[in-house]
Amino acid sequence: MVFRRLRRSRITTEEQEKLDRSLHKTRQGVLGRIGGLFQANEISDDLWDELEELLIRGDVGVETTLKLVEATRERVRTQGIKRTDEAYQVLREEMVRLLQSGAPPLDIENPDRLLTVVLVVGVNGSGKTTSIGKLAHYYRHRHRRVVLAAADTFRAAAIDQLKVWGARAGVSVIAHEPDADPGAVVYDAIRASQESRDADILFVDTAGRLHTNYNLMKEMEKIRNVASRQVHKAPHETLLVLDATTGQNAITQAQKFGESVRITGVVLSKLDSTAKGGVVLAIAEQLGVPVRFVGTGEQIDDIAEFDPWVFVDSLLNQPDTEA
Ligand SMILES: Nc1nc2c(ncn2[C@@H]2O[C@H](COP(=O)(O)OP(=O)(O)OP(=O)(O)O)[C@@H](O)[C@H]2O)c(=O)[nH]1
Ligand SMILES: [Mg+2]
Repeated sequence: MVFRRLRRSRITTEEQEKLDRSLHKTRQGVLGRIGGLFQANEISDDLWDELEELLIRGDVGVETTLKLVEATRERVRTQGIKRTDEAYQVLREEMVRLLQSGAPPLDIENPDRLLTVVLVVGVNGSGKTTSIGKLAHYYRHRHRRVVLAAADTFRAAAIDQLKVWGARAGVSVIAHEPDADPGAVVYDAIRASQESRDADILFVDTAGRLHTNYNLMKEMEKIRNVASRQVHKAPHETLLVLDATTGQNAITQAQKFGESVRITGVVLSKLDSTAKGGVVLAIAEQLGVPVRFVGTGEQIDDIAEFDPWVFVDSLLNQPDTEA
């Protein structure tokens, strides 16, 4: 069963293809079997039970799965739907509804604002620095002037890595020595963005030491204070980078982070390397935070803006046949 797209997506065809490709492993996993369930002749309790099982095994999470299946069943019942292909369509719409979650539009390109400050947070190894490199490239291609701040001063290698990504993306990186005060880095980066570099967007790379939650909280607070003193209402977005390969653990991580910082969006990295793509649904439903971007590989242009329709279309279309 291949569906037509119900709505024109606001992301480019190229991004749609990237998002679609990054779900290859997920489609090959348990979630790729959902389409097969709806090829049954009739809608039965077994169908719903099996759907629940596949969703739970596909990292959608118990709570989100139960809500999703319940909402789908209820609509199928009240609308008197008897055909499985129509029920499948309802499932698809309920998934999209869940993913849209009333989120406001992403607030990175705001023409009324001189400088947009975006904090990027997440645990070690989640993909922060890589995602910032990709985002710098992404927005440069949209003709924005971008600056990066190396506020993860915990490790010298972290600063160097950001510089490498900055060079690849062709944007300036403001850095201090290792162990410097991250607040001071942000202060300088904002000044540089406003003055000599005349930037539109500043991405701030941060350290992700979750084991010292208190220190993390203090550090984030300081960075936020420095930013908001210099730029009205900054940071304008705080993106949490979650590693899709950790599946349901990503939810726990996000909840812990949420205690220290107010997250406005998620960048889901490494979607290409996992069959656990169902976690996208759990993130939207359980955290109430929109997924804004997904990482689709290790190269600089391996990033796509997230779109619920494209995601659901890609997820629920037929499993890929291996070449
Ligand atoms: N396949 C794939 N790999 C990714 C993606 N994003 C990041 N990675 C890899 O994940 C690893 C960790 O990425 P980093 O960007 O260093 O993560 P980090 O959060 O900055 O890590 P720390 O600075 O140590 O806290 C690297 O090997 C990246 O190449 C993605 O979308 N797909
Ligand atoms: Mg890093």
